[in-house]
Order: sequence, then structure tokens, then C-alpha cells
Amino acid sequence: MLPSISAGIWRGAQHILRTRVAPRRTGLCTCAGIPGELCDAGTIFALSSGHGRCGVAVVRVSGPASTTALRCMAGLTHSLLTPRTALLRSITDPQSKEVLDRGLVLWFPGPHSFTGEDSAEFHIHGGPAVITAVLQALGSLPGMRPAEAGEFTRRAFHAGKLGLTEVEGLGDLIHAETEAQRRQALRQMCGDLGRLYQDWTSRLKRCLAHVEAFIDFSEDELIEDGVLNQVDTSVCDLQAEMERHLKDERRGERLRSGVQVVIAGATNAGKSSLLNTLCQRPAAIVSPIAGTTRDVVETALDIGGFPAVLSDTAGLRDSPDLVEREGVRRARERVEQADLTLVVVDCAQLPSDAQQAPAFLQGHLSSILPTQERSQTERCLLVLNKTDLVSEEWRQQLETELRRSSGLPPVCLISCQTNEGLQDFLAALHSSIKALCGDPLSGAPSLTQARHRAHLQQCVAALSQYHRYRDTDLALAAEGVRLALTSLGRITGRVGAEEILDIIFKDFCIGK
Ligand SMILES: Nc1nc2c(ncn2[C@@H]2O[C@H](COP(=O)(O)OP(=O)(O)OP(=O)(O)O)[C@@H](O)[C@H]2O)c(=O)[nH]1
Ligand SMILES: [Mg+2]
Repeated sequence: MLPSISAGIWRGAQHILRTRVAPRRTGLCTCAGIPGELCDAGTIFALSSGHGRCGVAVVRVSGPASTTALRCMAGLTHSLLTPRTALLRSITDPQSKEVLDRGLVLWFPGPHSFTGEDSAEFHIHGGPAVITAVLQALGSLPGMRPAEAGEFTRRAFHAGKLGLTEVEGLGDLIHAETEAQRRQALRQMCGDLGRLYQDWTSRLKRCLAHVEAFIDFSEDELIEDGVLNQVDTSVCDLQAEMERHLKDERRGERLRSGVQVVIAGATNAGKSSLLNTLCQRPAAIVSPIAGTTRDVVETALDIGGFPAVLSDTAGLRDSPDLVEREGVRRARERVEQADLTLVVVDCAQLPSDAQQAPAFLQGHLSSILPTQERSQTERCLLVLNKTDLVSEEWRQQLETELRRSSGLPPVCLISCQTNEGLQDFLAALHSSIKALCGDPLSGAPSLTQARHRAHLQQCVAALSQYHRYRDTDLALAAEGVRLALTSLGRITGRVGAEEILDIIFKDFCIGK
């Protein structure tokens, strides 16, 4: 039996909980990365506003023939071209002169355009026939070809309009499904992260210049005393800042890809009922038979603006059944990997003497959570389900005992049957997830990708080389700073960008 959900609860919880329509990275379209050799000159065009019937569609053009397109299809001769001004024009087929639509056209002369090239936009009606006709007309013009996925942004990158971290921020913004993801992506796209890495790059360059000057000129006594001491201090400061940035508990990466929330507990505790209650649909089978769930059932949720991937798992027990044993193995594996574990317990199974409940719950948690997590109470919420089955008097005793005890993670008492306690549980879930993701708008910008982390770790390691050789071999010490600069350059795209561009643009859409 599925629990019936009272409309009142959901109206109240609306600001906290929304089912996310699609898992991450299934945004507007799926596109292959664009091979480097296709990123040539020439004029590209694409539908930028996404597929499907819509009121207005935007077709973008970028490259030297943009003005040809405006002249041949919108009758905008040179004297009529006004930068960044929308003009209502008839849009015609350049060969047959037939009017295809009436819409707005805009001209963005380079270098002050998104791509840095001459660009144009046709804002046309969004019916499939109009879009096809306009795209075909553009394709019939000399020097024009359809754009590849991410090619407009790739051109912007090559024109120096965006750094690599900004490009990644833009990609994340297109895929952002929750408020917090949008905020983090926008901040990155606007260059906050890029500026931080740029600042470190400039400081490292100064260090390198000073060390090299010392190597070249110290014997001629042309270098002031203490130059190397200044470099020592700068390198130490930089290392400390980078290490702080790396020690962010993966908040930014977690926010980007969704917090992994795993529902775990004994059989029949009501784990699947909780999943269904949270996602407001019968995603998992609920039954009174112990051991109903075997496979992991996943669903993506927006919890108060933060992305979460909720996983229901098999009830944890020893079983002779081979299939169930595999389910339990998978459940334990998920708990190991979880950012947050919701340990669900059936209230009615707690000791009848409420005084013994805290110790019982401690023991129960130890059998579920991995050793290193047991002390980290912020990585777990204890959900005591089925409050409708216990007496009010016992429940009050339990709450008193829980308040008295220490060392337990936050406890929520709920009933998936009556929805009692659900509001408080949602508030607790929201604050746990928020703590795991951090506030994307406050403090230093977050590290958002494993790629950044790997290069930064290499950067910090290279700076240790400076300290290692500082007193014995200055050339090797300088090499350490140079390697650190190379690692930073890989993040911002100053070094070896081509090899990572294809990977980054695989998530981009055609038309962006
Ligand atoms: N009275 C009451 N029954 C509940 C509540 N929540 C779940 N149940 C019932 O408890 C039984 C087990 O619920 P499930 O959600 O399937 O439990 P589970 O933890 O997923 O069980 P497994 O998949 O077997 O591990 C079902 O009959 C549910 O209807 C509740 O809050 N109150
Ligand atoms: Mg289940």
C-alpha cells in the first residue's frame, strides 16, 4: 500500500522539494565533442534555442559571411547594418526570394561579439518548417556550414573571450537543474574561479622570474639580498592557499553532480516508502514482505535548490537467497560511497524500554555505516519511521532519551503512512545537503571538477620540489615552480588546451 500524501504537506514543502525532471547531463541535446580539425575558419550556423515547437527560435551565425547572410536573407545592405539592434525584417530564401518568415535580425560585429567574429542572429517563429527552411537557406549560401556541438563557444575560447574555466562554467549553466547549481555555474562562467587561478599564476610567474634572476645575476651582485627569502614566503603562501582550496570536502563537485543520498536500513523499515514519499511517485515497490527491494532504485530530486540523487537499497540482513545477498552487497557498497546516509529504523522494533533505545540505535548504526563515517554524524540522518504504530507516551519517553544521549546523528521521527514529521525531516535533509554543498555565492569560488583537483594537486606537489631543492640546486627548484605553472595553465587552458577541449565540449549543445 502506498502512503497517501496530504496536499497540505506538499504545499508546505513545495519550496524545499521538487522532483527533478532529468538526471544531470541530459540537457537540451546530446552531442558528440567537436574534433579539433573541424574548428576551422568559415561561417557556421545553428539553431541555438533548442529543439521542439516553440514561439520563437533563435538561429545564430558566426564568421566572415555573417553579413552576407544578413544581406541575402534580410535585405540588410551595408548602410542598414546597425550593431546590436533588433530589426523586424522579412526573411527570404536567397535563391528563390520566397519569404520564409518575418522576424527579428541582429548584427554583432566582431570583435565585440560572443565569438569575437562577425555574428548574426535570426529570431524566427519556432515551427519546425520555418526553422528547417531558414537553416536550409543559410546552408545554400557560399562559405556557410552547420556548426558542431560547442563550436560557437570554442571560437569564443580561441578568440580569448572566455577562459577554460569560464567555458566549463557556461557548460554547467546550460545543464544546471537546480538554483544552487545555477548560482555556482554562473559564478564560474563570470570568471570568479578563473580569476583566482589567474592570480596564482601571476604570483608564481613573479616567483619564477625572481629565482631565475637570482640564478643568472646573483654572482654579479646585481640582485638585492633577500630575494629568495621573498620567493620562499610567496611559495609557502601559495601552497597554503591551494591546499585550503583543495580541502573543500568536494563541495563544489558535489553541487555540480548531485549529492548522493542513500536510504539504508533493515528490511521492512520503510525505506522504499520513504523514497516514494520523497519523489511523490511509486518509484520503488513497497510490500509487507521483508526483502522486497533488491536492486538499487535511483531518483533525482531538487531539495530546496540543491541537487540530490536518492538511492533506495535492499534491506540489510543475512539471507540464504543468492539474489538478495547480491542486493545487500550493492546496498553496502552504496552506503560506502554515499555523501549522506538516511538510516531508516522501524520505531515499533525499538526496545520497549525507551531508555535502551539510544544504545540500541548506536549499535544499529555501527552495523550499517562504514567505520570512518561513524564519527561523522553530519554524514548521516537517523529516520525513525512508523511513528503511527507507537503510543504517544512511549514516543515522548523516546524523545526525552534521545535528547539526553550524545553521539547520535540528527534524529527525525516520521510516519510514511500519515506523513507526520515529514516537514521537520525535509528541513533536516535540506540543511544536511546544504552543508554538504556549501553556499555557492559566499566565500572563495569552489573547485567544481575532478580535472581542476588533479591539476591543482600536481601544482602543490611541484611547489614542494621548490622547497626540496631550494638550498642545494636552484635550477631544479626553479623547475618545480615552472611545473607548478604548467599545471595551473592546464586548468585555465593556457597549456595543452586542445587535448581537453574535445572532452569539455562533448557536453555542449549545437548552437552554443
Ligand atoms: N504503519 C506504517 N507502515 C508503514 C510505514 N512505512 C512503511 N510501512 C509499511 O511497512 C512495510 C514495508 O515497507 P517498505 O517501504 O517496503 O520497507 P523497505 O524498508 O523498503 O523493505 P525492504 O525493501 O524489504 O527492505 C509496507 O507494508 C509498508 O506499507 C509507516 O510509516 N507506518
Ligand atoms: Mg524496499
